[in-house]
Amino acid sequence: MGELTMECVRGDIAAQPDMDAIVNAANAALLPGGGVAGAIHRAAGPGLEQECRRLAPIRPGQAVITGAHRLPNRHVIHCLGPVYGVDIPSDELLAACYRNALRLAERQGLGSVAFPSISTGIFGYPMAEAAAVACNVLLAERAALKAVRHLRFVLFGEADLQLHQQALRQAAEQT
Ligand code: AR6
Repeated sequence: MGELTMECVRGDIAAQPDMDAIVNAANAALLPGGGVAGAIHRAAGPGLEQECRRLAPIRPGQAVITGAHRLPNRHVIHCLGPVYGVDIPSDELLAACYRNALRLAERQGLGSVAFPSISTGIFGYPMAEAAAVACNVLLAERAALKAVRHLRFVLFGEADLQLHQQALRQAAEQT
């Protein structure tokens, strides 16, 4: 898409060594937990938890940035997604996560960012709806990007991958 590459891959968000930043689907306390947060903290080591303590708590929709410690990336951007139907309006809060993460990356001059599907695990957001929100907001931000040149969605399963590919195509057709 112009000078911005957007792609969807299957894999583990904690194993994306070619990306400047990876995004964490965090909890408010920025502590290790299950899912994405667990995988990121395990791979980054205890230094990440220590750095996170100074930044917590965060609110739904907010994003904060840390170093990546033992991960092969430069930074981790931590977002607190909405608990679906509880933190409302969930779609706006989810969009704010992606927008705020992207703006942080841009401000830091990062060229590439990998995102998991925020809120679609323990927080219960339906995958297809979340994929549409994510793709629409990332494409809407596109014009404001100078440093960021490469965005990647990293999905665990084949069905999740296909939903994101479809949402990305639809969002691209509408813009
Ligand atoms: N790489 C890529 N995707 C993953 C990975 C991984 N390593 N692990 C899970 N997914 P979740 P949330 C997918 O629950 O819904 C944590 O305990 C997963 O299949 O990690 O925002 C935190 O501490 C799902 O589609 O994030 C919070 O308390 C998506 O990533 C809470 O869960 C997000 O799943 C956050 O819940």
